[in-house]
Amino acid sequence: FNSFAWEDPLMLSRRFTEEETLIWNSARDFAQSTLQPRIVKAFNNETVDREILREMGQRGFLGCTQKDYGLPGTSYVSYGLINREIEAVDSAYRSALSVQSGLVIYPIMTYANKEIKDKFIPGLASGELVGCFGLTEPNHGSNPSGMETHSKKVGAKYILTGSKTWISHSPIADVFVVWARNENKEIEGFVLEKGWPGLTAPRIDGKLSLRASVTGMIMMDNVEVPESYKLNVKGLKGPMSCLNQARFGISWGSLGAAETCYKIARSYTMERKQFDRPLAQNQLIQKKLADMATELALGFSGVYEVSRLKEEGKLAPEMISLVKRNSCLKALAIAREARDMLGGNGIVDEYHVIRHMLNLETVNTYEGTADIHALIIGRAITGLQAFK
Ligand code: TGC
Ligand code: FAD
Repeated sequence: FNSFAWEDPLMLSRRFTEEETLIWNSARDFAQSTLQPRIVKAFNNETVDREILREMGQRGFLGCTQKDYGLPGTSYVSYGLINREIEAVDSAYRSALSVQSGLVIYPIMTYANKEIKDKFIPGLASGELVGCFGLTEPNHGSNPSGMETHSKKVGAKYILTGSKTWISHSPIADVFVVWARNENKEIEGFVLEKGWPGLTAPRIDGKLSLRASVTGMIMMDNVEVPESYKLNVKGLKGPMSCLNQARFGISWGSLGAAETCYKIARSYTMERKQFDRPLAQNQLIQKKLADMATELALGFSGVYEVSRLKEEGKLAPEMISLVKRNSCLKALAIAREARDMLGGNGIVDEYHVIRHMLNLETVNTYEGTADIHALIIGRAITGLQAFK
């Protein structure tokens, strides 16, 4: 028999190719040496360091599954492993990676004219430019198909009016991908640039979760958009195809955050003594660690399978809903349990678990709440639409 590896109980790492293992190690090294030392201060002070995007760009992480414009065209397992290691430090940093890669580079690469790609992709991939993605509106979160933001064609321009809210990075963004309804009520996408008349992006204050990421609104008051800045896609499938990318990254990343909480809970309970023995020598504590290890091992196996299906072109969007929902719910449960196992220290920033726990509340909500994903899966199981 093999001995049991508590960090990788089902030996999933043997499935990764040599290149995937190299990328995994490089992502872990980057996350631990560059991001980890900054995070407690960034979270506590609610600060975002734009430099982090440049550093991710230098490592080739931004838009890494793409092949054009010198991008490396990595496998989806590699991209997942990068998300895992970055979110092991903080969900806000994985958010930065997801938004830039899945929600900005992906739609521009997939749906924009060459002129727009040439103009924005190199800067977005290097992290010189920061992008954001505006779908959610004040009156339309889980149901984006109700959006009110609208466009009107006037000569060779489109005029955009409306507002988006809860938009990651909008206050610091140079490039805005936004979705609006045209005069025929069809949903279309546009690329906007910072500084255009009528475009503002105020910050949302008071977040007690994902504090190392800046979130804001996008206000559009008759913003004039040149024709070439319109994306070549119509309907909700435009933004939804981008969400498939970002939800995929979250399904790996949130488990990375949970893995950190599991490791901290394990080492803490092995060192901390109560009733003259390590906490970890108690049955209740061992059961909690066993539950965490089980959910992590099964969760990672699931996202691995979905990654390979994606690479083989055999993906159904509901598979992404399944793993996004499972990873987020399980990660949140693990973070809450770890928080409890650290007792009073569990609420202190230097032990990290409370920060992950707070962040995972957001991760469970954005990119479709757990219940919305349950309804997406339920619709596929029954053929019955529960949304409307
Ligand atoms: P429905 O009838 O299901 O679909 C309308 C059209 O869209 C297509 N479609 C998809 N295409 C590709 N991938 C998917 N996952 C797709 N889901 C739907 C569908 O095929 C159809 O196309 P067509 O050609 O037939 O017209 O639409 P619905 O109105 O019933 O709504 C479906 C619902 C509820 C599932 C959807 O609206 C939803 O997923 N809601 C959740 C909203 C959400 O996830 N918002 C995320 C905002 S972005 C964000 O949170 C970023 S956080 C970033 C960070 O910081 O990390
Ligand atoms: P609501 O839709 O109002 O939902 C509230 C509750 O009702 C939820 O529990 C939901 O599950 C439930 N619910 C809704 N409909 C049903 C139903 N039919 N049946 C049963 N229950 C239902 N959006 C972007 O476009 N771009 C971004 O970059 C972005 N970044 C974000 C960053 C942060 C920090 C946060 C918090 C959000 C971000 N979002 C972004 C928005 C996010 O996608 C939405 O918050 C999310 O989709 C939920 O929408 P809502 O907040 O309006 O909640």
